[in-house]
Amino acid sequence: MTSSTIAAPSIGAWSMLGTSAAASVMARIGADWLVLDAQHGLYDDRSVVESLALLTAGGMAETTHVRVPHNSASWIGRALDAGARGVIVPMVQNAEQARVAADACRYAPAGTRSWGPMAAYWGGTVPTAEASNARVQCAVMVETPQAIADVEAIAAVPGVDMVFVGPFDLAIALGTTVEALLADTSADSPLDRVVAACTAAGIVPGSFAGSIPIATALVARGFRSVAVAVDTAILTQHGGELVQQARRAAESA
Ligand code: 3PY
Ligand code: MG
Repeated sequence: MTSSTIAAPSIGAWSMLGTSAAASVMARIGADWLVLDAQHGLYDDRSVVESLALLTAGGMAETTHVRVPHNSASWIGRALDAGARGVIVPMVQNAEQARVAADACRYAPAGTRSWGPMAAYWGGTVPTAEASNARVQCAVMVETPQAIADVEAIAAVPGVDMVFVGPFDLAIALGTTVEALLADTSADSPLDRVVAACTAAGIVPGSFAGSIPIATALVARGFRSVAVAVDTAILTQHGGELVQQARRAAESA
């Protein structure tokens, strides 16, 4: 009997809380990768560096990525210098912007990154420029109709390793809801177009999910890397559940 196997999707953790303690806790929940969110989360330059110093010393920076606040070569360079495996660049609108992000991740001649591997000071190894270029991961976020319209060219940019959907921004920009976006199976469905573009370019389609229903729907649509466990949501949901359970237990005691 022959069997075909599809690789299991890669499941991500996402930290908003902006401290090295939060990053350290989230790095230990068993996810395949962790994102420190400096766009909407509380991470700033200092807490990104402090978190990566701690994660590097603990051997966990290899799977840690930083969502930078915007498509900035200096932000990208500093996150990588501190030891991040890669970056997630929000609101990339077209192939030219994707090229700028990919170039910022790599040293010459492949790109424009400047040398300053700070991670060596907190226990990281210093790879050669060539080795660093080969291992860095550059994910670009598509989260507007303009980006979807150019997604084939974005996915084909050399050095773009993942196209990562922001379903919440994309739904807002399309004047719809995340649920409707996920339910859209029409011929010009934005989500299917992203998956097809990534498949054609030989790269991984990823997406933020933030919940099990959204993650399940995305994986069913072909997304291979989804961010599910967000520290702020975990605290709010599970903290709230624990309080309710304690109240019910106390009432029936
Ligand atoms: C989005 O869904 O727009 C995101 O950027 C998730 O953080
Ligand atoms: Mg977004």
